[in-house]
Amino acid sequence: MAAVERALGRLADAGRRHPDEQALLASVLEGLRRRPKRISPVWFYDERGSCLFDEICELPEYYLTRVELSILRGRLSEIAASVGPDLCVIEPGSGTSTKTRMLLDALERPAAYVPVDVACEHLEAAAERLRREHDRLKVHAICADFTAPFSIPEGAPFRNRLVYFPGSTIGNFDRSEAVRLLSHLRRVARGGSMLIGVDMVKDRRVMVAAYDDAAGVTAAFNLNALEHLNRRLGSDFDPAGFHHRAVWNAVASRIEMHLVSRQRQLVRIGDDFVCFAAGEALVSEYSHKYTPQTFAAMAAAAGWHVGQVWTDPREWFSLQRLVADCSSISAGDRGCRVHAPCPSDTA
Ligand code: AVJ
Repeated sequence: MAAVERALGRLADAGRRHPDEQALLASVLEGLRRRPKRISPVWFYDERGSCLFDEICELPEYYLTRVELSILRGRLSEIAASVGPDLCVIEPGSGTSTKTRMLLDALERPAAYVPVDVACEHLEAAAERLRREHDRLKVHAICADFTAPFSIPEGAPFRNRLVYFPGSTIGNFDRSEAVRLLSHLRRVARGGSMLIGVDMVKDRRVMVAAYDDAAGVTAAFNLNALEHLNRRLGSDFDPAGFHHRAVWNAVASRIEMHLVSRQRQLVRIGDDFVCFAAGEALVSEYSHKYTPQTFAAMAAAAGWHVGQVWTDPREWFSLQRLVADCSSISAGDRGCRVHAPCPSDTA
């Protein structure tokens, strides 16, 4: 999956210049050669997919956004005080930046906001809105895949960094990918802190319904990944030949979104043909759910320790403040300069 995201990131970075079709194609084919077949959830987020995701967030079954917002709203001043003033807020996978507004309004003198997202137009529109609303805030939108290295523009006093990673996006990554990403984000934070949204294990029916809503928005969101693939790779997936399915994998503690082939079929991708058996699943997303213990252990493996956990009365969702664990940072990483200017920002 990381390979797909890197390739997609390169493509996004290149903008309208020279799309790296070959690498993208190769990484998609690599996923389709696995058993079960897999595609990256990054494929959900073209313009239509980003809008469908915003619709999902309003669904009665999709508790994640609502509960996270209620935690944020209820504990806002406490959260803002715990992360401190004059922050450069970096948000990987920022989307529409709805949850960010509340945080930015509560923070003391936020210096800059750096949203990072692959859906470039969506990103720019959100950045523009924020610029209009906060005239003293520097907003630097970066259109990139946040799992690959991205550079933050120089010239701004980006000292105290806060990585804001709400929404339980971390759930999309399996354990080794998540540890790698959290380590990467610790370097991005440069010894600062992170505010991360983490979805918790709960009644299976609640979790499954959140990914299989009655109105069928999640189904449309899932199937849209095939349209996106077709447009970017010139493949010929027939979305009508697949149906949406959400399953709880108890062993791996995750919801899995599948696209299930309705019949035996061949799909052309580049010069290759991929065969799907009737009933065969293409895995389009993992959404891992954690307990306080499993998440803390994973964060620790990435060099973070849990400073605070805020949760709702039913403990369905949590917002956690992670602090870079200085003892785990190797020499030369420069990861632990909490109050000093960052070398490359002042150079
Ligand atoms: C944006 C990754 C947090 O896993 O809940 C919503 C995406 N997928 N419905 C999630 C999603 C299906 C979502 N994340």
